[in-house]
Amino acid sequence: MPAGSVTASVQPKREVRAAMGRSHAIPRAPSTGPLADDTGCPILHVDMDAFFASVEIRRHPELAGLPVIVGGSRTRGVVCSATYEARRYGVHSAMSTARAVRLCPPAVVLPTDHEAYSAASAEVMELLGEITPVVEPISMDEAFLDVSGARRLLGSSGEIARLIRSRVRRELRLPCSVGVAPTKFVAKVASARCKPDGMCVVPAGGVVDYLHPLPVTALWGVGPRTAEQLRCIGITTIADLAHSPAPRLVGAVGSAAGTHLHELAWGRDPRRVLPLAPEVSIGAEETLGTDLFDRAAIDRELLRLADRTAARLRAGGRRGRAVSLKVRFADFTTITRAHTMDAASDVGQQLYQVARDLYDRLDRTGSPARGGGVRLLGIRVEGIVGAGDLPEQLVLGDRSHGWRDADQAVDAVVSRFGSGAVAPAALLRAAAVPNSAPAPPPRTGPDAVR
Ligand code: TTP
Ligand code: MG
Ligand code: MG
Repeated sequence: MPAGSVTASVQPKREVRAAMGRSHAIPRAPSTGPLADDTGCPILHVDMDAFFASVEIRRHPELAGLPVIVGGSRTRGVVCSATYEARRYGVHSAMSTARAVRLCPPAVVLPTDHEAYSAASAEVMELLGEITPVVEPISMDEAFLDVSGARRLLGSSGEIARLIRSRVRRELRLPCSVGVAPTKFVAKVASARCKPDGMCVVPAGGVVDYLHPLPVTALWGVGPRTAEQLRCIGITTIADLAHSPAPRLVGAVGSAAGTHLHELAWGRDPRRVLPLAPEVSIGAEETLGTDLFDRAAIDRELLRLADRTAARLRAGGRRGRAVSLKVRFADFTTITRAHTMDAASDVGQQLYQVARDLYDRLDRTGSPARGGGVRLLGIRVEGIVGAGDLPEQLVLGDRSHGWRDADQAVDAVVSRFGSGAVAPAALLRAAAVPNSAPAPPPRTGPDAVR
C-alpha cells in the first residue's frame, strides 16, 4: 500500500474484487492503520454498496449473507446489482442474468423495483443533507460532499465520514463506503477502492503515491477505448501517464483529454462540489397500459399516482401546496390543470382529492368526451417546502393528521416489505374491475412509463 494512504474500517471480505459499475476498474486497497491526516481533505465521496441488492436485503433480512442478484428473472434480464457474495462467483453488472445464474447457481434473483430504490436514494440524500447542505448527488447511490463548513460542528473530515457511515448503517440499515480526499476525483477513487463497507482517507501529501500504481482505467474518463489507445503508446498505469511527455499523450488521445488526464494523474482536479438547487416540483406520471374510459378506473390511477407523489414528498421531508394534474388523451392532446391548496401537504388522500376535483372540472368542460380515452395521467406538486419548516396545522377535526399517520405507517411497512405490501383498499379492488377498452400492444415512445 502506498505511503500516506490509510484506510480505516472493518472489511471482512477484502479479497473480493468488486466487479460492478466503474469500481471494478480499480484494485481494492488493503485496510488497516489509524485514521490518516485528513486536514487537507474537505471532499467526501459516498457510494452505497451493492445499492439495489442492499435495499432488497433491507426488506428481506433473511437474504443477508447470500448471493443476491437484482435483475429481472433468471432467464431474462440484465444484472443491475449483485451482493459481494455473488460477485465472488464472477457476477457483475450489465451481464445477462442467465449468464450470472450459470456462474452462480445458488443466487437469489429478484426483479427490479425502481420505486423502492428511488425512495431509498431520497433517504440517503436526505441524510447527507443533514450533514452539510453542500451535497452534489451524482447518481442514485452516490454523492460528493464538501465538509469544509461542517467540520467546526461535526469534527474532522474523517470523523464526519465515520459519522455518515454509522448513521447510514443505523438509520437506513444500508452499507456504504466513503472516500475522503483533497479533490473529487481522488475521493471517488478512494471510495471505490475501500468497498465494501469501508472508508479511506487519502492525505493531501499522499495523493500522488496513492494514484500512481493504479491502472489508467481508474481515471475518470478512461474507458476501454482510451485505455487501449494509451496502451498502444506504452501507458498502463497512472504513473506512466503522469510521466509521459505531453505531445505523446495528446497525439494518442487528443488535446483536451490528454491535458485533462495528465492533470488528474498528478492529483489536480479543481472541480468544486456543486450542490443541487432544491427540487422545484415532485410528481409521478404514467402512460397507462390500456387507454382508460371508465371513471372509476381513472380515479384508481389518480389515487395510485397521488400516493406515489406523497411518498416521494415524505421521503425527501417535503410538502407542497400547488397540485397539478396532467391528462393525455389517446389522440395525444395533453391538458394540465392546477390548484393551490390552503396549506402544503404530503398526504396522499389530500393530493388525490385535489387531483380528482381537477379531473371533475375537465369533465365539465367536456374534454374527456373525445374518442380514444385517457392515455397518460400525471400528478405533480409544486410550491415545495421542507416539512420541518412548517408549523403543524392544529385545526380541530382536521382529517389530514389521521391520513398522515396512516401514510407514515404505510411508509414503514413499504420500506420493510416492499411497495406491493400495502395499498389503499380502492387499489386492491382494482384488479376485479375490468377496464372497458381492449388491451393495446405494449407501449414505447416519448411518453413511455418513466
Ligand atoms: P453502482 O454504485 O455502480 O453499483 P452498486 O451500488 O450496485 O455496487 P458498488 O458496491 O460497486 O457500488 O450503481 C448503483 C446502482 O445503480 C446499482 O445498485 C444498480 C444501478 N445500476 C444499474 O441499474 N445498472 C448498471 O449497469 C449499474 C452499474 C448500476
Ligand atoms: Mg454503489
Ligand atoms: Mg454508484
